[in-house]
Amino acid sequence: MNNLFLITFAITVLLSSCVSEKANESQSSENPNIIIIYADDLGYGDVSAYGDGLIKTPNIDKLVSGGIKFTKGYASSSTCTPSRYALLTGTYPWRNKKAHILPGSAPMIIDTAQLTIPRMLKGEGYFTGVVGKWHLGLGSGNTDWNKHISPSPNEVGFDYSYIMAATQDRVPTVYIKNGNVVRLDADDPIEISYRKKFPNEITGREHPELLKIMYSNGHDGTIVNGISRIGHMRGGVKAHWIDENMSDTFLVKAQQYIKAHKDEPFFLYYGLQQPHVPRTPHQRFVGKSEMGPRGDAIVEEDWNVGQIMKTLKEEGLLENTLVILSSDNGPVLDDGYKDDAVEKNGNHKPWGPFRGGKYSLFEAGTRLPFITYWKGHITPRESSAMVSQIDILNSLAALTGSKLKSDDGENLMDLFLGKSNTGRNAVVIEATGRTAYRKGDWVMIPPYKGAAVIGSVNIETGNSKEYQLYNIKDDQGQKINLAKNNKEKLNEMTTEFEKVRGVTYNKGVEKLELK
Ligand code: NG6
Ligand code: CA
Repeated sequence: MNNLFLITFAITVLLSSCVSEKANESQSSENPNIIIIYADDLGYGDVSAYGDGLIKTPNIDKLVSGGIKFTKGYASSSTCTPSRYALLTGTYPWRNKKAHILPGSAPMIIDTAQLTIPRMLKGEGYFTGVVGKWHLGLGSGNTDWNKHISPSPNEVGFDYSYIMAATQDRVPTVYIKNGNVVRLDADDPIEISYRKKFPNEITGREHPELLKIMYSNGHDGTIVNGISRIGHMRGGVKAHWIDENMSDTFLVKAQQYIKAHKDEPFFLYYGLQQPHVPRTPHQRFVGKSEMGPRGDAIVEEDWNVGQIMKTLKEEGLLENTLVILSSDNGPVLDDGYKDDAVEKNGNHKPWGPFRGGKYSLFEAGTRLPFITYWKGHITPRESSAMVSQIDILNSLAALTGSKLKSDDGENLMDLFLGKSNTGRNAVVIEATGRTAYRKGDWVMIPPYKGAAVIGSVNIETGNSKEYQLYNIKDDQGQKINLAKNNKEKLNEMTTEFEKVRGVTYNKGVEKLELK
């Protein structure tokens, strides 16, 4: 009798502890749909809610007012490929030698066994998709665009992909769906070269009279749709995208994806191509900004964001979808085409109150709009806590209950959901192969050789023969170099930077020596 009682008691305790563990589990892990909206070259100050409001972005502003507006949100790099690599893998881009602006013919730089956000989420039962800009390489070298391309996003964790290979200004100018060029024509095979021009190929350099947008720097290769590109392409005419329709094409694919997967938890990485060059807003948006194609492309991009939110609402998914919006790198006006971006910019400050822009180690290169939005789950607020895009992987892992995590990322989910205001303490930022350290209110840029300004884009690189140390709380425009006045802080920063970065240097010597 006694024994039976004990056994029954033991079973009851065991069962109830299982039940309560389960209950805890479902409390601590959630599987909302997750959408990362990732703009291309959109600056901190380009979003009205962040900047001067001279370009109207009402739809992104709505995410800001209904979500968390991070004012210290960072991309990992001031150019595209490294930032995208870091976002998707949670790993610093300078750990991968190949993570630099890639040509359209480059092989995939994410290892097919590597941890990525979509791979992690697949493990938690998500359907995963990417629509839009990729720029992380495809294939494993000498890609034959007329065959199935592998690895593509589908080999690094995505169940579905509808992408452009690299950038809008680089060949191949075709869409690629699940590793296959869309509208491929066997009678007109595609050939791509970044080394040599093909015989009879019509280039911008030789036929500027055929161009609807004149190039200003580079971009004098193959002409497609009256726009000359970086690189050379032959064949595949039926597969060519129409630049002015690109925004709508990606939007429709993203909407179809959402609708098709609304009954399962889904992840969507939506890589918008605006306002990267060539800026080709659809006719509906031409003249909408008074700033020429760059401003119009941002208005178009903002509209896309609104359409995605509208789709979520119509499908009844708004309260079940976490949206994260950011940009891959800072802004640039003339990035290789004469499209009036400089002439019509007026008083607008795409870089916000910060110094630098795309390609720069200064703040505007990597400090970008960064918004989290989840209707009914986030109390709107502005947060000055520091967040980096490399933290998104670990944060989403924590949210969904995955045990996987990257070494460089942090779990900032509580911050993303407004349950905490603690961000990361320090971060390394990268710009065209150089790195700098950001900690608390301080930024330390080690000495680098090379031009202080990239003339063609008119952006300060951050290069100096001297150490630079800025207190960006008191001096957000990075005008006052405190390296000589605050040696203690400089030493603290350089010592920590050296440790994280794995860099050695001789004090007083200009060039950093990489291990
Ligand atoms: C640069 C291009 C620029 C842009 C950039 C990549 C020239 C002169 N400049 O090399 O136009 O394509 O690469 O931008 O060719 S990113 O946002 O994808 O990093
Ligand atoms: Ca970019």
